[in-house]
Amino acid sequence: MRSHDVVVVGAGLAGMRAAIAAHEAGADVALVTKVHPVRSHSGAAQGGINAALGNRSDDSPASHTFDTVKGADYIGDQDAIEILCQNAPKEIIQLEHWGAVFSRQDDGKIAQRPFGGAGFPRTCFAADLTGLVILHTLYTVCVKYDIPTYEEHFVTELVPDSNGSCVGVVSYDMVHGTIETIGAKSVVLATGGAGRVYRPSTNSHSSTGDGMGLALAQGVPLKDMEFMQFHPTTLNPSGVLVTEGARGEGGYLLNSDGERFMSKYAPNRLELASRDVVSRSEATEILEGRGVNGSVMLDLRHLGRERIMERLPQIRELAMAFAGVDPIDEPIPIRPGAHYHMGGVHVDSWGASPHMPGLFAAGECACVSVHGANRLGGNSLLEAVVFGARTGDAAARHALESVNGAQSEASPAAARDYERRLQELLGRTKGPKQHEIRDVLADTMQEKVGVFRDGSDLADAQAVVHDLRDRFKSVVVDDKGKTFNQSLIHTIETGWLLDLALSMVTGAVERTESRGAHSRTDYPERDDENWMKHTLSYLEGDQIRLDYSEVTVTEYQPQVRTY
Ligand code: MEZ
Repeated sequence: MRSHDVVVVGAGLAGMRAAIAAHEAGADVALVTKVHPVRSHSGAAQGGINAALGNRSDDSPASHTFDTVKGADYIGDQDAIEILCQNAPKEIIQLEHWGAVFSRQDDGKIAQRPFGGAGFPRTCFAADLTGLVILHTLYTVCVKYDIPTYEEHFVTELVPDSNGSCVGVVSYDMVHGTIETIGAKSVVLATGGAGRVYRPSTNSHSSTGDGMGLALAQGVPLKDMEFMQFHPTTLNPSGVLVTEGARGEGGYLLNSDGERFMSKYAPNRLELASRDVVSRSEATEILEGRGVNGSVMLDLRHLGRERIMERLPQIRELAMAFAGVDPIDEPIPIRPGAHYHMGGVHVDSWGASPHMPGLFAAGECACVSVHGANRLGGNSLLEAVVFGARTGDAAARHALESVNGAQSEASPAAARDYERRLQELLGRTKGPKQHEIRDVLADTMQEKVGVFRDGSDLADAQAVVHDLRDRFKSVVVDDKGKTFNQSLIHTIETGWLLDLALSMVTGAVERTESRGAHSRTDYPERDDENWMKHTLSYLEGDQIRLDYSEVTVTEYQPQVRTY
């Protein structure tokens, strides 16, 4: 049986950054990933990564901290947000030293563009391919360090020991068609978000919440799952992302009357208000009949060909390919679309789970929580590298400290046991197919758990999810083969998406207020007296049990939030 000090599940930005930190801390670390590292969804992040670099003397990590706390609608943990913002410049310089090619100002400094909810232009970027550039940079470091990488390995289960510590994973090797236990003293989950619980979504098809599902199945709670971010500019109908950088470069949002409608909703920041505010404004324009075929328009024409080609070349290509418009000549039809999960595996500011020793999580699959109820654009790549590094370091320390300790080991029997259960599933011939269940799930979430929600829609969604979970118990996998069984993989992913959806709607039903991305038309106000708290959800049988925990406030008391 193979084993390592640290096993990192997922090889996007958070996963690779964690593996690099664990390696540098002296641990034997391996990456286990269902796609090749440079195919990870982090590569789809376009517009940039935030840091108060010092390009402007009036910006500072403290100012970045305040913007993030306010953006989070005061439910982010302020001690963790301070860590995020203080460490940001150091991480950007580290990425730059590793070879990340950031766009530059004329004086040679790293260029920074304005982003939503930010008091200063502090989003560093590589044109509109920032995630891809950082992903490739980190991959070269992993190759340089010779970090073993189990590619096309799909982790199906965490392995606990008799004390409830995490001591490895069960993994399906798609190439060879085998199932094996990989032992570890620390396991880091870095599998990204669960955007595919919606349809459409900016997320790649691989963003199925695997890490969250794996943790939930072990009794580990998820935090703040009701907060799903809708990005204001996604193509209609495909859901493909159009970067916030387009508005950062000066793009306008127009309704069917040609009006820059954001002046009504956010008179100071206009198109660069926070994402929840802009998405609600667009949704209101569309609902009140001032949309254009279910969209509003993103107008970049005044930026001119040269700037579009230099700063937004990918956006131009995507708009031409998926919307049939060249933004140099025509506005792009866009609308809010599911983009990012503020919730995730409940961890502390070292990425450690307080509920399962040896289990860590980083990036979108974790909830530290630095994004609270609404993430600022450009803080996601930042969280992935800052908390990826901290988590990798902490996971290595945990593993190395346990070398002489009484830590038990994962048993190969874990894989055999999983294989037996899989045979039962594969032996089934009558029942619904996973895609039938997943389609209903994604459409229900889109319709009833969207930009605006209310108690009645949420209760409907909850009933549908319960029903789908019942149907899923007799799901049939058509492909009975061993190698590259995508049908089997999609079925396991669908099971996780159902668990996560239940956790999301249950949290949303109970949270009777509007805060950040959770906007309830039946409870339109923020309610700090009753709801200034994190939601923790535990899967117990067929139900989600909720609990709540304190929000850490250091400096910034909640204020009325306007842009
Ligand atoms: O942080 C993000 O979500 C991001 C950079 C997206 C974008 O609009 O480009």
